[in-house]
Amino acid sequence: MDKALFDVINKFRIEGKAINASPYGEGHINNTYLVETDKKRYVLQKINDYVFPDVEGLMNNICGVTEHLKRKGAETLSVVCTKNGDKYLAEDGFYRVYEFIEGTITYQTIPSESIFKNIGGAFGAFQNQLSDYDAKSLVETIPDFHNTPDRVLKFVKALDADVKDRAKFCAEEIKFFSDRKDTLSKVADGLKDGSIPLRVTHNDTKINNVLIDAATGKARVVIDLDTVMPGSLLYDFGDAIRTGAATAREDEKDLDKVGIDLGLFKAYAEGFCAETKGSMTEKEKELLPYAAYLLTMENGIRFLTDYLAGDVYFHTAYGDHNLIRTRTQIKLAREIEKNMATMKKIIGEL
Ligand code: ADP
Ligand code: GN1
Ligand code: MG
Repeated sequence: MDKALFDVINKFRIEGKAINASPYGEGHINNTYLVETDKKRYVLQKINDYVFPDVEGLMNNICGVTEHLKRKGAETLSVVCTKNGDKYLAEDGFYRVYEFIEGTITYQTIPSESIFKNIGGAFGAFQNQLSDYDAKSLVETIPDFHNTPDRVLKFVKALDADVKDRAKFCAEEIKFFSDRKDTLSKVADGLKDGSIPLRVTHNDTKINNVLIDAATGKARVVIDLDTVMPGSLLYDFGDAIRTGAATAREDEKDLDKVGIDLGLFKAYAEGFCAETKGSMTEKEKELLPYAAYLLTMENGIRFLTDYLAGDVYFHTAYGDHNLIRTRTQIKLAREIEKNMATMKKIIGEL
């Protein structure tokens, strides 16, 4: 076991003697390790403080939200404190520990409509459980996280700077987003003029941020709570569709494989709306298909921005990984454009 990780984990209140720590999961932001002791297992994360500069605010959010969820009887993450009683360790970076939630798995692509429907139910329930949470007590861990017009501005800035001289490799992708940049403000505008309600939302509802019970296929725990802050229900719906109703992984290179599975779209919408129908407004319901398009475009723009900036934000596994991800999002956005009428019909019939 890596000596530095061993020293870090031993500063937390863990049970037993740490015997192993290895990289775990497929998150793009934090460095996640599975730690085994002779008694139990834990998740150790090196927090990405480039993405989350206010670690204290971040950990206060997570502890507040998880305590609230526990009071509601929901299964959620449990933070393990340091031996000094702190929520995180600040030593050569920032570290936190969670109890490992046993008997669960995460998916990168969805194996069945019923599992995706369960995930929709879990994110819908999550939304309900936080509907009475004091939004003012939450720190905005990433300002303008889903402000899509602002994401466009950041993209234009990165393109102008072109620090890695990469714009020449992605002229088509740049054109795709430039042509559509004016279609991306519906939710931001609605939040601004009050026609879309601001709610406490998860904001990062990709499918591997839900732990699924390995035995039953039920969605047990919504995780990755770093971005829980005021937002729109539409962001949460859209990002789950982007990752879960796609027919291929987010970085699939064979674009012929990338499409939108309308059966999965319907299943998720059923699960999500069954939970949220009491609070969802007509306008939100009407914009659900658009939200799938919006979040696909937004992520495409973010991947391309990061490619242009030299891969400073998302973890990448190879040189043009962010460009590959961009292309996948573009193909998916095109497929959503083609299927928009059917998606609207599916929502209309719910
Ligand atoms: P990132 O912010 O980098 O996406 P996550 O918090 O989502 O990091 O964690 C990465 C992965 O680690 C998750 O997708 C999940 O597979 C796994 N994971 C995280 N926390 C736990 C936990 N408490 N129990 C079991 N698995 C976990
Ligand atoms: C990141 O942390 P992770 O891997 O669950 C990102 C999301 C993106 C996603 C794209 C804090 O999610 O916003 O949609 O990658 N999280 C953050 O895969 O930026
Ligand atoms: Mg994650």
